[in-house]
Amino acid sequence: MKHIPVLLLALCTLLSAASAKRPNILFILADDQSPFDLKMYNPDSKLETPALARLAAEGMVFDGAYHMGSYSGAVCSPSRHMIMTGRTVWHLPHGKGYRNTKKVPPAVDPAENSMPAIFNRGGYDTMRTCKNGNSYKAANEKFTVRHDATKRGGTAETGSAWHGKQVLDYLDTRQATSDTDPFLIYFGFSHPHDTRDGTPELLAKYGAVNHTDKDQLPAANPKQPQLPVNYLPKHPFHHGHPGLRDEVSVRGVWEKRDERTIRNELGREFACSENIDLQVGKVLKKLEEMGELDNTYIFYTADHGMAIGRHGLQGKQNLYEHTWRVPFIVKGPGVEHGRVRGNIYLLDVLGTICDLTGVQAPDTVESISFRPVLEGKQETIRDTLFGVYCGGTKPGMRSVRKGDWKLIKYDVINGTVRETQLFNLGDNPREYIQEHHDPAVKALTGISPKPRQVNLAGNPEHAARLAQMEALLLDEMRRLDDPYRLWNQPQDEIVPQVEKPKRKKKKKGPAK
Ligand SMILES: [Ca+2]
Ligand SMILES: [Ca+2]
Repeated sequence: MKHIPVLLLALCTLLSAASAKRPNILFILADDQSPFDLKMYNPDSKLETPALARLAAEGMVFDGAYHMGSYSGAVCSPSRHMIMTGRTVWHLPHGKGYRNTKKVPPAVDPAENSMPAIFNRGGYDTMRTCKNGNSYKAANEKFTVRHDATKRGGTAETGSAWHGKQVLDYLDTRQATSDTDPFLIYFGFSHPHDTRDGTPELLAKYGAVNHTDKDQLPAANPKQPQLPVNYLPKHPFHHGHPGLRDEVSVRGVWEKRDERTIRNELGREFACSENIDLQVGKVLKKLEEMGELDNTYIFYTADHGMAIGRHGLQGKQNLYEHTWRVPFIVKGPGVEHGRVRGNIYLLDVLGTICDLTGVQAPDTVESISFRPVLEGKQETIRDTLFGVYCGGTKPGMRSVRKGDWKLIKYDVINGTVRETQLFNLGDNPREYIQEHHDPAVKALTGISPKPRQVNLAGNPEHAARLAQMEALLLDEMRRLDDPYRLWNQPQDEIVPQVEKPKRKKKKKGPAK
């Protein structure tokens, strides 16, 4: 008889474990997607994404979600390292800056402190599908189930449906084996990154063609998306990265910025993005059928935004909001419904999912958990946001944002381009500059910006604000161990320690 209380205790423990089953994580990552493509960020967009719309309606949409930047033309790569490690841009494992901080014992393999390794240790089943390359290979290999391949075609086997199928197959297997361990699924896509070969049906829906003839323009088609509101035929000064692949050699665009080229390419981007939405929809439906949907935190985001004609740029190597920001939607148990500012970076995801699941985050993780934001207890987790593009000529571009105010600095092409932009994003959320006021541009976009919707850096009325933002930028560069300084900053830099990414011999300019 004296064993009964022990048995009862064991039974109670089992029952409470079953009722408090640890939540699952589904992390969905698009490759190259501007938040302004999506209706929840731009109601005028033609892009239809019903699965994401449902996620947004049942969860939280972040207006202030950013990637911290890049010191390589391949912006994907640092962004994905930040997601995997929860570390800031100058502290990533493949740069020597990783060792700059006291928190990283040299003996520890940095991949052991990456998302999959942390969750494996925490008792989670970890699964990944994503494109190959331009990411953190040693971390990717820690997922216990992994099906990576680059899929940018227009068929089920060669496109986004392939990534969807890997997740559906994995969930089928779990169901067949009655696997009840909590899971972390990293559900990455290879699209809408170029080459944007959509399925024939979706290309037709958005009036686009897979344009391959550099000597001809693609056909105009009224079904194509309109030009972006902040479209320009040319950026007013050099972006600082000569020969940059994304600005000169993306198939279908090359160096063209005319209306037909840009609208066709946006149609292709939308075709690829709607296909991603279809796959997301299938996985959400499957989770619902399995009874797991309500116990799963679902994150939808992209590794960075994208220009496609905005400000006369084509790629991801700039710090305007369309490219520095990312779409970010979260749904899950206890997550409030609605919109929030947040002021988060992608590198905060790791610390947050540890916080939500009770999995121990190692000291190397520099994330700030945004769980209080998800639970409606806080509007933001930080006041100041920092961005860098340092993949071309040095020191490159830097940005800082606080409240509505944003500063972007350009110090490129051996000191021959030194530019400052100051925006009040409350007044000028699309960052219109003087060129957007050109009658020829207004005739193309149908948008007439207000007189105050310009770069305010040269306006004496805002001199004090400019000085304040310049000081804030320097503070952030120092705080985050940025090894460079701009022309008008104190030259207290440390010697740049970030290793150059290895270049493949065959192509000019860094790739994807
Ligand atoms: Ca990318
Ligand atoms: Ca298992």
